[in-house]
Amino acid sequence: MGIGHVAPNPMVGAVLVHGDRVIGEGYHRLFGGPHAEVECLDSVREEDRHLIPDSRMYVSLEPCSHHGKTPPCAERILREGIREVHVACRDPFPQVDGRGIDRLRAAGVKVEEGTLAEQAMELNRRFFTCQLRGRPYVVLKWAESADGMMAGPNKTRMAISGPFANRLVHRWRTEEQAILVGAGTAVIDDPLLTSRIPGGRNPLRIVLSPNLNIHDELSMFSQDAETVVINSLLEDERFGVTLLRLDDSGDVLADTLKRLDGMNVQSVLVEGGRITLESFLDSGVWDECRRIQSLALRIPGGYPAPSAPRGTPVETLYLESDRIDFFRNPASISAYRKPD
Ligand code: AOF
Ligand code: ZN
Repeated sequence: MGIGHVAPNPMVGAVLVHGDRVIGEGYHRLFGGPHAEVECLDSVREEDRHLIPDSRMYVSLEPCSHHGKTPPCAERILREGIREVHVACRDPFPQVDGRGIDRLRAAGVKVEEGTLAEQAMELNRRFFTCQLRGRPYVVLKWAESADGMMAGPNKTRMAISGPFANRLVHRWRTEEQAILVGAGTAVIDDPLLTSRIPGGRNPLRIVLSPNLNIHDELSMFSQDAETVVINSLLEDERFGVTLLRLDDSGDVLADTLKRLDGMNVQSVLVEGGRITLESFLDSGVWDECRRIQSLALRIPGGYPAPSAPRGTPVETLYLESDRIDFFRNPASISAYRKPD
């Protein structure tokens, strides 16, 4: 439930169980806000509070041991007198990294690790990718016609997916911290890259343009959301947006992801165009690929879409006349398992 609201923090939930009855539950709702354990403990009703020391807590991430924006959850658990905690997985964040579990154990709390660990890894695949690989989680997305075209002749912009798939895409935009397109798409399609669903949070908009082949009247430069232009020439404020100049290691994608990691961007949705998408696919530095195919539309003489990654999709969804295939990079950190 915290997706889109807690990044670059992880999504964490906690449940407190007495006997076979849930007496408290909570989750980390907002970046900078109370952690899951605190929400959970604060949710216990007055008449149940005396049961807390006799209850078991289940939490999807190791309780923290550090003073960050909030006091350490491990200390709160100890103060409440809880003696049994089930942790799904360790928190690789360097300031925690096992210290929360150690702190609880040192105080005599029984801590069990690995409860629903795979599900917790899957839930926080973005957070784990940042912490363990030092780069944002990368989601590639495009829409193509039944005959594999992503635009009309001469790259002209065309509506390909239907209203249901479009709503889903706008939700995806709220789920990742940033959205990225290449300069060609920024100029030719002139997308706004905001999320047009009620209450939708806008991602940070990124144009990848090594040679600054853009102009100052792009829709992406609107005031609706923040925008940065990643390039190889200038570090500056211009067009009302921030230009970020890459360290020049010769590997634009790696340098881009490193720069985004330095800005605490936990995940990025790459929406085009073909050259940008293919450069991620070819480099192998991507985690998910979501291909929307219209089953109804053909575009003779159109501009071809990238080839989907090898292998079968982990999931396929049909929405009216669109089919959406979800691919996972086998090298990605996630522990995806088909739902039972
Ligand atoms: C928990 N429970 O619900 C979450 C945790 O700046 P802060 O204080 O919000 O701390 C952020 C770090 O705390 C984050 O990077 C991660 O290591 C951990 N998140 N820990 O015990 C929670 N969200
Ligand atoms: Zn905490």
